[in-house]
Amino acid sequence: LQPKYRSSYRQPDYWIRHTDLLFQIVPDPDPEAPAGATVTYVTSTLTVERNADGGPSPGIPNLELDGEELTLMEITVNGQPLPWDGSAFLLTAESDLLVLGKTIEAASAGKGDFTLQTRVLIRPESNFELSGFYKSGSAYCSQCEAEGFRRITYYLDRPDVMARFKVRIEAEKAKLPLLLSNGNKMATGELDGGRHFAEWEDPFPKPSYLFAVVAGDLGSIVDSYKTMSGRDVRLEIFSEHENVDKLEHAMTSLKKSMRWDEDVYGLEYDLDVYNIVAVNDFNMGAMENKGLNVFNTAFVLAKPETATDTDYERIEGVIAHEYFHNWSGNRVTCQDWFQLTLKEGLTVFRDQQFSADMGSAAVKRIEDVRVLRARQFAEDSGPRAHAIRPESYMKMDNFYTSTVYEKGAEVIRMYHTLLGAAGFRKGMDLYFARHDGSAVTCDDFRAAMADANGKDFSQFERWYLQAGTPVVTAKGAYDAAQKRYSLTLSQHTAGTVGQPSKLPFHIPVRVGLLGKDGRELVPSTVLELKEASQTFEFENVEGGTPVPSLLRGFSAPVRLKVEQSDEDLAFLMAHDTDSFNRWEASQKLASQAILAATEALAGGGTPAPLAPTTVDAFRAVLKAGLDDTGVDRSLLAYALSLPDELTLLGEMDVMRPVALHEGREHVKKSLAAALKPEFMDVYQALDKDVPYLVTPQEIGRRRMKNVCLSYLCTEKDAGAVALAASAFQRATCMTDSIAALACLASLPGPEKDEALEIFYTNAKGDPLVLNKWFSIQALADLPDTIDRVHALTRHPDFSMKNPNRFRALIGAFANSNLARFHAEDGRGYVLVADMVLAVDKLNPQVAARLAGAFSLWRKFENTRRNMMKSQLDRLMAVGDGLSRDTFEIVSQSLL
Ligand code: BAL
Ligand code: ZN
Repeated sequence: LQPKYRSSYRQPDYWIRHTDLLFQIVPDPDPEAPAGATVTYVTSTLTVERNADGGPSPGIPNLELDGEELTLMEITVNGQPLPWDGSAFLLTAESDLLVLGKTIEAASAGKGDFTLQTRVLIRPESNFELSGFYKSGSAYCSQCEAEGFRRITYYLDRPDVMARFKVRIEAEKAKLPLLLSNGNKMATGELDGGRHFAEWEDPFPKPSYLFAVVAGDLGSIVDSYKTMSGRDVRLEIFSEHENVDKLEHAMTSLKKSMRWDEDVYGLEYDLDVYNIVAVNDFNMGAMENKGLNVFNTAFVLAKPETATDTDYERIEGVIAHEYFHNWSGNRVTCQDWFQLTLKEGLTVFRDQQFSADMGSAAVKRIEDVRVLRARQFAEDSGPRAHAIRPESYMKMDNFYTSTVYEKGAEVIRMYHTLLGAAGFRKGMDLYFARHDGSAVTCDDFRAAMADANGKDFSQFERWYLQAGTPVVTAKGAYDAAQKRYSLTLSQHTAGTVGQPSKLPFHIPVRVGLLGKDGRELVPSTVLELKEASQTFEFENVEGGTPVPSLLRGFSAPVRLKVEQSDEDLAFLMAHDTDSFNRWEASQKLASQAILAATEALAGGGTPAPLAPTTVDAFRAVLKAGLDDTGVDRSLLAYALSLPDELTLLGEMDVMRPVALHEGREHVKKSLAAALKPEFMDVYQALDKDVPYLVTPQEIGRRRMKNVCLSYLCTEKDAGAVALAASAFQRATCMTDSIAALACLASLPGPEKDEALEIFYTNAKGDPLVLNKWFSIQALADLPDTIDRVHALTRHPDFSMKNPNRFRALIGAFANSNLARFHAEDGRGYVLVADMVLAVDKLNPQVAARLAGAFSLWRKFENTRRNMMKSQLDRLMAVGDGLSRDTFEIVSQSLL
């Protein structure tokens, strides 16, 4: 297994300028094949051109094409069949195809330009990796990013090779009436034997990873959009027929995204059609193929009875994300896969901005930071810590990480913070003006931002080079006589595997100073921390020692260390004008209480009672929830929500997940007990039987109500069971139904099983609803959760072939039920390792991701550390039987 290195990048020796593909989906000729089985022949005609300028090799070098699991049937150069005697081409063990230089030299009269045609056979029905061309339900679809195109045909499967694609698809008309590919439809027609064809042409040169093809019998909804220059674009979203009533929200989201990108970035859609197809079996969330997005159904389908508010929000965000890729990703793409964050960090940032504009900016920021802290900070603290632009990989699929995506978006956000909205827009305009139609690097983006604004971003490169989360320490001092406030900011980043020491980062720290009356004493300011330590002075600060509000809006992806008393935090919770930092104060107040309780419990002691300041601060949030004059209840709900266990675990020097769970439960119970009447008042006031609306107000109402319900169920008594059971029975939308079921599922008594039964029956086999049913049980806080999860792996609706279903049960258990996954007896570890091994045989991408659940093993206390390591050793011992994806994760975890 050879890693690839960023430093080894060279341009290819050949370009492919035109790619003509013929897909023929035909009955399997094998007489033993089951009735209805098919195979697919792919004929590819490539116009190949010698890279005269930049190709690294002299003369007429070999052309080496990527190929995986292809059966070569025919091969010609300039229309002449090549001999199969080994003199003209070779198929290596990995099935790479080598067309020898000699052949090319002769065919191209020494120039290196020629036409290569291959015909291969592929088997979509047995492609369970879901990479390349495969079958999902009754439909055929493709997934090519990162390296799936080589599973369709022999190709230079790398993002810097950009070709114009023409595609013809032929299939049986009755079974596969819909035939789609990228770009615009050029022709359709009938063929003999009940077959038909469609031809598609994409006028924009693109890399192979953006190719897509779909054949199926699907329903759709159609709409249209007039672009800012007045062109009409036909919009169509496809799904299985029974799901067509769940597509409207996705369509609305698409139109909003198209308008937003015009308004905010002046970017207009460029084809006549925009098609989206939803499929049930998909490794990722969605894929931005040019003009033909393929989506995981989980990010398209929604109606109030089947989707939660969070699902609605996520769908809007992912539809936008894939749409925004049309410019940030497709029109300007990546030179090589090390640059993935060039398109992903930028596009995540753009979708975050969009969602902030569609709803509440503060709520969106809180949601994004919650995810970053839980997932990305954990990644940064383990052996797989990598910079947003990694230096090496074995399997690119393993680098679709929270670091590349979410931290990548934070890095883009820092340009925005440092330059302001107008400066950032200037940088974006220059980036697109310079690079439209090309495959470029993160350095090109950084240069565009710098050049458009005359700003020095040279030190900023370290965000692309260095892994790890910087710790920023803040210390303030007030000189009453001089009315001067001095703020000293220091930074330190711990060493990571392969990078023992780090240089200082360029960190924007947004700061405000509040007076005792809550007034802003200075305008909110962005300080640029560039040294290991710097002191910043604020003059004319009146009114005594101010309370600093630091890292406003989470202006950089760092951990902030600052001494703050409970009183100061309660003050900030109540008075900070920065909504994000009001929430941040609530989280810090809660974290301090939880970590103290955890320490007491881990040492065999009893946690101290909650400080009255903390209780009062939470009481004030609840009181605000009763205010009907336009308060943002989502913000209040998040202020009441305790930090999640994964984030808290990252704050512990030695990870003790079970003690942490108990410490967190202790704080939650203490708050619930101290504020029971207040929680009940708010719950009852917000528990209204009104029509379901997906508005920020209504989402906020449901969110706050359900947070109160969860507190009211913390004491696992009969009252809690009755309350949750009643909430479940009365629920009229999925948001309320799942919130009540989540509470009930962790409570004692038969009610939970009755409710689960009802939920299952009401699902009527809807896969997305059943996923929720599996997850709720995997997340339950019950002594026998592990047994229940075991039993569910044998449930007829469980499947290892469907990534959503597998992750709903096993992924949820391993990544989000920490107390049960890390249970003392080690059974959680054994179950998850068993599942890694089982699913690795079908879908290595899914297996590798699950194996990551063990990667922080060194940070746990001894017993767990040893048990986790022994499961990693067990996986490693499989040797060659392990997929490359899983091998990479397991071997790096052991570093
Ligand atoms: N490019 C893979 C899916 C996404 O990030 O949009
Ligand atoms: Zn993306």
